[in-house]
Amino acid sequence: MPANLTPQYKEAEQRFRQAATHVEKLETLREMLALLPKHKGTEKIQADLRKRIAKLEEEEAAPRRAGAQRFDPGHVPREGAGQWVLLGPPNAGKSALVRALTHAHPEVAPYPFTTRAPLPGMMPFEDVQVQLVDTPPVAPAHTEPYLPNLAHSADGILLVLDIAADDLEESVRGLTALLDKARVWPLERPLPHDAPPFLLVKPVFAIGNKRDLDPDGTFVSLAREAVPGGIPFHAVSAEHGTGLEDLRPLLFRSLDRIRIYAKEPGKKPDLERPFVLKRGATVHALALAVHKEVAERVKYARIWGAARFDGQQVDRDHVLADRDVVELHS
Ligand SMILES: Nc1nc2c(ncn2[C@@H]2O[C@H](COP(=O)(O)OP(=O)(O)O)[C@@H](O)[C@H]2O)c(=O)[nH]1
Ligand SMILES: [Mg+2]
Repeated sequence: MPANLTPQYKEAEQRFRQAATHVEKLETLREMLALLPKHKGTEKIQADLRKRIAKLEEEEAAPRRAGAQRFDPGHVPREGAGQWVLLGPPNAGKSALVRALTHAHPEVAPYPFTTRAPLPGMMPFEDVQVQLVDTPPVAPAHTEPYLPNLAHSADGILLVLDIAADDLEESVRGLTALLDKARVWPLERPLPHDAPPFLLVKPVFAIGNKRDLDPDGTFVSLAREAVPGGIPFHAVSAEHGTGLEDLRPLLFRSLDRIRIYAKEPGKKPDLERPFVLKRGATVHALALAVHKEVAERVKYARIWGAARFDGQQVDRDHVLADRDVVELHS
């Protein structure tokens, strides 16, 4: 029995052949199925289309379940109070550090290239969460081409080094070259007046890992000297947990964010889930974070906080402080 395919169907099929992306393919296949005359002569084509659609739908759903990035490994959606990207040579202990500080479980192994895609984890700190992103190594032999993008969009960068490694200086050179490529300028390095344009200034720290292998501190001082100026150095042991308790507050505070507890008039504030805003945020910025409509209506606020007397009335341009409790009024 002939299939009697319509010109519209043939046109959709033509677009399917030219479809470049997963989404386009899925869309054109669905269109073809809708346009296909449904009779005995097209049964085989119907079954084939349904099978292809199911397969593409499955592929689309699978990586999302695993939390992986399907199209662009150079972009990890920011979550929580801010995002730190860990960069370092193979075996420095990047994965061990993410494991020790977050609930994520990247594979830790004594051989290189265990981590291929960026893997985010959330580090709890007081009443907020900070995102840490584990990455594949920066190595002379191979560096994933998406790493500069990842560094470019992060809020802060941790350069993870094995203080006991022979090639520490070479690793530092590789990492500084990557920062240059990403146009990242360490926050604590003075910016020259003739600095190249479009630099992104953000906190960059060096983490000297495996401090447990260095009882007399020799490796730590050598590593500290190898790190260029403007990049503060912190010695830790991811496996023994030493130095990590100082690292947690540092990672939150360096993001320069404030926590605000919103409160409805006559009700208790929600002290469990603060809004995290950039330092310098106003009452209006808080209202925007609550809801667009709230922001349109807000006229003033009452504030309970260290810097204010309780319930003090302020206008919508008032700059908030960390841990303020704020009641919005329209
Ligand atoms: N002694 C010691 N070994 C560590 C420490 N952190 C990681 N390692 C070991 O170093 C190797 C590489 O660690 P891993 O986290 O996979 O490194 P990555 O390649 O940078 O992700 C593993 O064998 C870890 O057990 C540490 O603080 N002290
Ligand atoms: Mg790793």
